[in-house]
Amino acid sequence: MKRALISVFDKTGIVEFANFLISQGVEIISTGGTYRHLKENNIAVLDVAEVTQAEEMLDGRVKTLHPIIHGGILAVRNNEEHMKTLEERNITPIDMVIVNLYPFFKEVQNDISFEAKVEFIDIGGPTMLRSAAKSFKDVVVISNTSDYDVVKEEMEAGKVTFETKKRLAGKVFNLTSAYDAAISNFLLEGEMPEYLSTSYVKKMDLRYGENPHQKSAYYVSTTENGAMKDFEQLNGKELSFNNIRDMDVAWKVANEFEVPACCGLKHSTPCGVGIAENVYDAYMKAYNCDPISIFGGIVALNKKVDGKTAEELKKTFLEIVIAPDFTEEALTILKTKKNLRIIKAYQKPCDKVEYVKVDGGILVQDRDTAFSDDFKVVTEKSPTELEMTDLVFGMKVVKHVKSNAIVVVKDGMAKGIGTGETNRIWATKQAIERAGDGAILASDAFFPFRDVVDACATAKIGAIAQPGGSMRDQESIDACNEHGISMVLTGIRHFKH
Ligand code: 93A
Repeated sequence: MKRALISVFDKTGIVEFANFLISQGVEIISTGGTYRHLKENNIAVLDVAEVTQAEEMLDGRVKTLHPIIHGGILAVRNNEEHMKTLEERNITPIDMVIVNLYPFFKEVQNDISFEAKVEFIDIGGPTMLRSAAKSFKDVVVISNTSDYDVVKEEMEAGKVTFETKKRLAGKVFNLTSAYDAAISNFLLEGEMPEYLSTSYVKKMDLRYGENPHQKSAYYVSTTENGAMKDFEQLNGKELSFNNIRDMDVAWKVANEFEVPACCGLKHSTPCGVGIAENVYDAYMKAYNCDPISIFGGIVALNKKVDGKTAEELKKTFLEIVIAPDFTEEALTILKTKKNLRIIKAYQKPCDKVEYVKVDGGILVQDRDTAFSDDFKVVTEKSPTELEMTDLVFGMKVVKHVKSNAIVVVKDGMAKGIGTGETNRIWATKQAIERAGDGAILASDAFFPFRDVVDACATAKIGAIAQPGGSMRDQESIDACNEHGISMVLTGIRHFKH
């Protein structure tokens, strides 16, 4: 190990590591800012410009893009021809490359101009990293400040092992591909591009996945903001795979509404939803929909949680309470439950697309954010004003329930939720049976037969909302007219699988 090139944006730990390299007899060359930083810390360092005999130019856009640098990195050490070429051209091999990149991931999310963001696209850095990573047998490449220690330890023990060099090279391509993905997403915003390049960074390893025998980790986007990226855990056990997934859905349901709203949720399906004038009443409605299912569930509220609501929440065994804020009193009450995960969410759901993994592929779609309360009345009878409010509420809830989904509602409370059934009448029967009584019924998709309407008549349901679009819509409309039920068509289907 004779020569190392250091060019780092993040200068954490670099002085210590450079000192170590010097102690090992390694010569250091560096770019402008890094050079000055090392010099100021009394480290002997050569300027890259001196080595290449080419001044840095174009506002630093060209610093290290030079054959003397890339030749020194890419030459294969046991290839005589390569080494002869280096000698002829007077190029010294570079045995270690330490580079971390312009912070594009961070800056692309900041409130700066488009042009300023473009300037944070690092070109020279990834180029050196990729060169060094291709030459990993001969060159040690460090792309992350957290890897100084392992290299130091191995150097002290004699040499950096092949396995470590290979791993560090793998980390480079992992990083540069994510870095390029972030840039591509920034420039191709809103498109379904030719290649799906994703850029997520590990937030944490999870104890396990959906089940204890499944390995799992949690990644968050490097470029987008989002509710499940940006939250704070104020209390309780570590979050699990199922927790994060459930919390995401519950939070989406609660955020459908401007008025105080609450969603109780189990197995990524709402088991109770309520809206009211205050969070306490909203929670009571969500709880009372199904006091059994909510046990061990997740509760999301869209407004600040107060002490009175916290007292009530405390009475039930819950995995998570997620809300935008909590009063001091509420926190004190909830924190008496040591394991309860209390989550303060900073953002409303804002993802534009969602992914579904299939074996050997991935499906990408826009998130189902479509909603219109411009319902079309198709029956002789029109819904009352109260029924209309419940129909809108019902449609907003049913959107988040797994298909086939039916929700029976009364007074801003989901009273019965029928979910995940393979035919609509079963989902209807479930919802009706669970509701006991209800005012309206909302369906995620159209009715293939009149059977749902007939079931509504038996259950004394006064109004129905459904997307419409079935060949037999008229059959259901006629059934409504026979029973004196009103029906509206929403025009928007909300399958969720
Ligand atoms: O502007 S660049 O795309 N062109 C280059 O030739 C180049 N060489 C190194 N960016 C370049 N770098 C980057 O500069 C490194 O990736 C590192 O992030 C940064 C270090 O600059 P300085 O040493 O001047 O602080």
